[in-house]
Amino acid sequence: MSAPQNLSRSRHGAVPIPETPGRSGILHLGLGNFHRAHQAVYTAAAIAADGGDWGIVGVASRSRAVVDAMRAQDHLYSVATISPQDTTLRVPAVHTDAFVAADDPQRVVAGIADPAIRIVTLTVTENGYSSSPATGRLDIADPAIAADLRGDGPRTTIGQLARGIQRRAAASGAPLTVLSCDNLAANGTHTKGLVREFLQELPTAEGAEALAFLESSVSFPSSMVDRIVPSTTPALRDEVSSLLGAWDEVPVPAEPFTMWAIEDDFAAGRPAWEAGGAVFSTEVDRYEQLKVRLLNGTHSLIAYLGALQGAETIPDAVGRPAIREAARAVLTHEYTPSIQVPSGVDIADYQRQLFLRWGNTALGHKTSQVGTDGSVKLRQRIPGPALRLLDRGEMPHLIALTVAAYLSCIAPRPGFDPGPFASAMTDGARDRLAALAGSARTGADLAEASIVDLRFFGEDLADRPAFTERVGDLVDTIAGDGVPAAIVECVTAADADVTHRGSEVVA
Ligand code: CS2
Repeated sequence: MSAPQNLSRSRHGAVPIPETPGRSGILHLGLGNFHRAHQAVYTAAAIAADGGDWGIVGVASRSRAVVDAMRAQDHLYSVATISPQDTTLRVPAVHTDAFVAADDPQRVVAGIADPAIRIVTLTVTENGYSSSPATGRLDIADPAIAADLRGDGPRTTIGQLARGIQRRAAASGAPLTVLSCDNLAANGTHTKGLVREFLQELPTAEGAEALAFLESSVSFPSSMVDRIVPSTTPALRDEVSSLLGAWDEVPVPAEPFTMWAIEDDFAAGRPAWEAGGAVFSTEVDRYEQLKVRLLNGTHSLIAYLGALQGAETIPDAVGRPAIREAARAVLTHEYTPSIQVPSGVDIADYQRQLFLRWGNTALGHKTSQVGTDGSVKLRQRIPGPALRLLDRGEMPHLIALTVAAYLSCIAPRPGFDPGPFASAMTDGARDRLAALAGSARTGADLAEASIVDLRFFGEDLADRPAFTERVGDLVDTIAGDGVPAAIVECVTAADADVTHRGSEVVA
C-alpha cells in the first residue's frame, strides 16, 4: 500500500477546513501543543463568527520538527479531542506562517515591531520567563539574559519582547497587546514587570523611548488558560491519519474540557474569542489561582506520588485509592480554602470535574510530563497555600508531601530507586539537586539544602523551619516505609486538623 499523502488544503478527508485568514494580526511565541490545541481553536471560532485579520504567525523557540511539518502541510494540523467514548477531529487552519526563532532571532524582533501585528501571545511555559525563583524578578545573572542585554540574539522570551517593543517604539509607535497564556499568577503584570526590568537595565539613551512606549501603548492583560494537552505519540499520528485519510505529522491530542478567562484590556483590538467560549472577566487573578492551585498543584502531587508508585499515566495514578485520597485531601483541605472562587463558578462541580479530567484513560497523559520542570512549576503552585496554613499555626501536610515526593523523584538519596517514570522527568535543577542529595545524610539535610539554602520555593517558605522539617521527615518516610505509609500519615493528620478546626469555609 502506498504511504498516505500529507494533510493539505486539497487533502483532508471528511474534516472541513475553514479558509486560512489572509493576513496575520497575531505573533505567537511557543508553537507547542498547548497553543495549537487552545488559542488556535478559539481564534478559529472567533474568525468564523466575526472575521478579522487574525491569522497567527507561529514561532517555535528552537525545535524545527513542528515548523517543518506545518510548512509541509499548508500550515494545517488536526486537534484530536479525546475521551474514553470517542475521538473527534478538527483542523483550526489559523496559522499563516511558522518559523524557528533560533534560526533567525531578528525575524522575531521584526515581527513584534510590525504594525500589522496587534497581539503577541505567549505559551513559553513557567520556565520561559527568566525570572529568579527566589525573588520573581528578572534573573540578570542568567547568561542568556546577559547576552540579550548586550545586544546578541535575542534568544530569551523577555529579550525578544523587549527588543521588539524597542523597535516598534522607534518605528511606528503602534499600540500592542502582549498576552501571556502560561500558568503564572498575575501573568500579565508579571510579564510586563520583567520586560520593564530588561529595558531599565539598558543604558538610558537606549531604553528610555521604549520604556515610555511600554507604559503608554502596550497592554499586558492577564489570562488563565486551561486544557490538558499531552504530547503527540506515534499511535496518535496513526489514528488521526487513518481518520483523516491523509498523513498528519503533527496532530495534537487534547481533553474535551477547555477554559480561557481573559482580562479585557487590549491596546489594538482583539479577536472575538468569546465565540469559542472564552470568558472576559475582571476576576482573572481568581481564575488563575483556582487553576494553578486546584488543578496544577494537585496534578503535581498525583504525578510525583504516581511515578514513585510505578504509574506511567495520570489516570493510572489517580485511579489508585491511596493517591486519590491524597489528591482529595490536598484539594479540599489545603488548596480550596486558599482561593477566592470567581463569581459564577460552582466549586463543588469544579472539583468533581477535576477528578473526571485526571481520570480520562483515553488521553494517556504521562506522570513524567506533569512532573517535568517541578523546580519552576511548584514555585507557582505551593508557597501561597502553604504559607496561609503555616500562618494559622497549621501544617500543610499534603503540600509538604508534594515537595518530599518531588525531591524523591528528582534527587533520590543514595540507595533509593524512584523508578523509570521519575527518571524520565526533566528538570533544569536536577543536577544541582542530585549533587545535594548525594551528600545529604538524611531527608532533613536535603530539605534544608533545597528549601532554605537554595530558596527553592521563595524567601517566605525558606523561613518556616517547621515546614522544612516536615518535608525532611517525609523524604525519609518515603524512602524507609514507602509511599503508601507517607500518604496515610499525611491524610490522617490533615483530616484530623480539619475535624479539630471545624468545617472548611470556601470564600
Ligand atoms: C500540568 C499542566 O504539566 C503540568 O504541570 O499541570 O500542563 C496542565 O495539564 C495544564 O495546565 C492544564 O491546563
